[in-house]
Amino acid sequence: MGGRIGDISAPGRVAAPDEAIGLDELALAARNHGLPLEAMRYDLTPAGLHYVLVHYDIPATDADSWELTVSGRVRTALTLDMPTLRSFPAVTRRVTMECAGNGRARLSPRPVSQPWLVEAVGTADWTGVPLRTLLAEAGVAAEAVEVVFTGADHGVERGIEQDYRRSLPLPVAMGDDPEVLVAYAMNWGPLPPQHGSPLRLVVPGWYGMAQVKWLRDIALTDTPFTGFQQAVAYRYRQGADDPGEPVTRIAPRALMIPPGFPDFMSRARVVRPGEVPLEGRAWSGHAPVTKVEVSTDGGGSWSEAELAPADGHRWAWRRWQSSWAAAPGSHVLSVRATDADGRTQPLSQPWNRGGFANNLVQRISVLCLENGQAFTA
Ligand SMILES: Nc1nc2c(c(=O)[nH]1)N[C@H]1C(S)=C(S)[C@@H](COP(=O)(O)O)O[C@H]1N2
Ligand SMILES: [Mo]
Repeated sequence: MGGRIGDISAPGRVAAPDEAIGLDELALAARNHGLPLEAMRYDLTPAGLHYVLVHYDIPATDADSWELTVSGRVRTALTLDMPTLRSFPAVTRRVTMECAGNGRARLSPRPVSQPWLVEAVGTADWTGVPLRTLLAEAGVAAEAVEVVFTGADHGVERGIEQDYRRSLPLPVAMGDDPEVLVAYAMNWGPLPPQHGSPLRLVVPGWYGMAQVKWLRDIALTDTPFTGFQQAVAYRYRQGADDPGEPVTRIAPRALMIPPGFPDFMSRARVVRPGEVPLEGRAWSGHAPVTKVEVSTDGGGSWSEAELAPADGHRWAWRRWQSSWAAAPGSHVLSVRATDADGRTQPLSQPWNRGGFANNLVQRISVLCLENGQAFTA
């Protein structure tokens, strides 16, 4: 963080084999917080516990004077204020959102960026106008192929000054499964500043980078968008010169609420002998989760957990539960999800240069104390 232009223009980097997390990664981690795993007890993540990821600064925005423009290859360009957006028929969708970089800090070698472990996830009820309602209102021109979404935040990334901007192919933007939303409410209240106040995109089933916050412009284009967040970032690459494939939908993942109580520094868990209830959540942006398995012997053997009904919320995580007969000693607990497409979670890391979609199974170290044994100061 020397402040030279050369430093802020540097390309993406992979850490040396034993390189510790640096102060710049710590600074990112302190700004962008994850979901405390015990908060998976709530079907709907309280807004303050939902993970947050902001590339630049949270911009100063004002709902009273906010205008969303719909421009480019349309019949009629639109300028919509908040009362007008609220006057369209509204829909609410329960959506589990996850950062594509979730799991990055567990990769070896580690791509240097926001160092998520497994906690970059949350589930909210998002209310707003279906994107296709607004596109129909503007009238999509025959030559349009993509829709580009621009946020009000501004920054520089690997030497390129930019507004945060991402696109969706027109069929995704116009689709009804999932239906993309232009959302103005989170959990039945206005969007908090960090989650995009007053307006954001919600793309159910897709990783977080698609869900543009502080949304100020929607532009239809007749060529594919090649901006930084589309063509440089968010691609599955093996090497710096590999063009890679775009990151889109969320890979399956199950997480467990760590049982018992934690050690402050290591966060290792302590439990007493006997039946220990295990529970957590599972999700996939490809197809519904059909199976969750738990291992209490470090991944040697697996047994199926009980999966709660989806309750009609196709794009939200599902609760699972199981039980473990804990015996004194050290244990490693793991959990993995499988979806209806047969996708599951790997036992060895799915490495790529950006550190995206690492859905390697979670491992929780647990120390089971003898009955009556306790830690004392
Ligand atoms: N305008 C804007 N939108 C954005 C971002 C951003 O930095 N700026 N970050 C994206 C990324 S990478 C993620 S993971 C999600 C995070 O959404 P949340 O903070 O509401 O959980 O927002 C996405 N939308
Ligand atoms: Mo993200």
